[in-house]
Amino acid sequence: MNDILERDTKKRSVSNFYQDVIKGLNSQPKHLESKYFYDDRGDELFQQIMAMPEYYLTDCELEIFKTRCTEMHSTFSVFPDGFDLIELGAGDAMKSSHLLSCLLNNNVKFTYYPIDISGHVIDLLETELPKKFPQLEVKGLQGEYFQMLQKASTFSERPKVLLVLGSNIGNMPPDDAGLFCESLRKYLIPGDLALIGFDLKKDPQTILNAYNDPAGITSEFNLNLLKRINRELHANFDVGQFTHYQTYDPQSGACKSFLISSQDQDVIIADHGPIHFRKNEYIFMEISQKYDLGDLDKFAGQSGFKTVNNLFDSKNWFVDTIWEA
Ligand code: AVI
Repeated sequence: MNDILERDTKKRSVSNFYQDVIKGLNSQPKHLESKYFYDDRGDELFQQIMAMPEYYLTDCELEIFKTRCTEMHSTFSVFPDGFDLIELGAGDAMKSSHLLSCLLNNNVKFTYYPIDISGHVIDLLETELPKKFPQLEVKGLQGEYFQMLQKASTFSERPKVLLVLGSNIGNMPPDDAGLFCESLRKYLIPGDLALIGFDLKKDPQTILNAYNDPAGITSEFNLNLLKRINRELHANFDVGQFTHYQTYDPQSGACKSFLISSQDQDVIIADHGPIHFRKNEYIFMEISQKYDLGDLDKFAGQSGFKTVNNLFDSKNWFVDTIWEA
């Protein structure tokens, strides 16, 4: 990216961030968007969350990718002339690397298109993956999921296999997740496949513990967004005056995080007049929705997919569902 374009993109993203924060904190109830958790420190804290013993999601999905790639491969063998493997939010591609390795070992013809919002992530994948897999065809796409999905479609007319891993879909309220599935379907043609990771309902205490760790890393992860707002939007949150509070409702499957104001206080964000927080008033920070298989079949049906296979970890805590368009 050239310097002027980079500065322009940065300016636009700061202004979106500012507008979203102001809108969220002037709403009733107050809320912030969890997509803003991931600045450099947020990325670091999320790595620590994934390594916590209580945060089972990563281990469960990794187990699926370590043990079930042969089944994925045989499902994808409906495309003998090859396909495009497109991963939305590829990150470090730790899980998908197991699939890449299995497909390459079986001489499957495919091109891997990792999509990520972070240019740094894409640069890293494009340099590191060919070292690990010299025969891999990889083309990274940096940007918003759907824009990049559109772009990927201009490169080839081969069938598509989409990967949406990590229960990222759980960070959308269920209605939005349904709309997201509908949008995915619109970028595919009949016969294309999507493999999507969903975290499942289970012992409520196990779920709550994953988001309410005694070491306080999840709390720090939430509070870090207030620090980011202070730094990037010139605000004056007294971060010590907010406490992380986590809930899980076994009926709806909604696991939600909040920051609670410990006292009556005013916060100034840049030139925006004071935003008042009442004592015990909350900011809704994030939803991590848990599902059962019935919910997933409903999503599939409503968005025009049919379920081809469900791959579970050995505890049946997480599923990578494979849908056909
Ligand atoms: C990224 N996402 C799937 C995580 C989750 O489980 O909802 C984010 C997270 N928030 C707190 N812990 C992990």
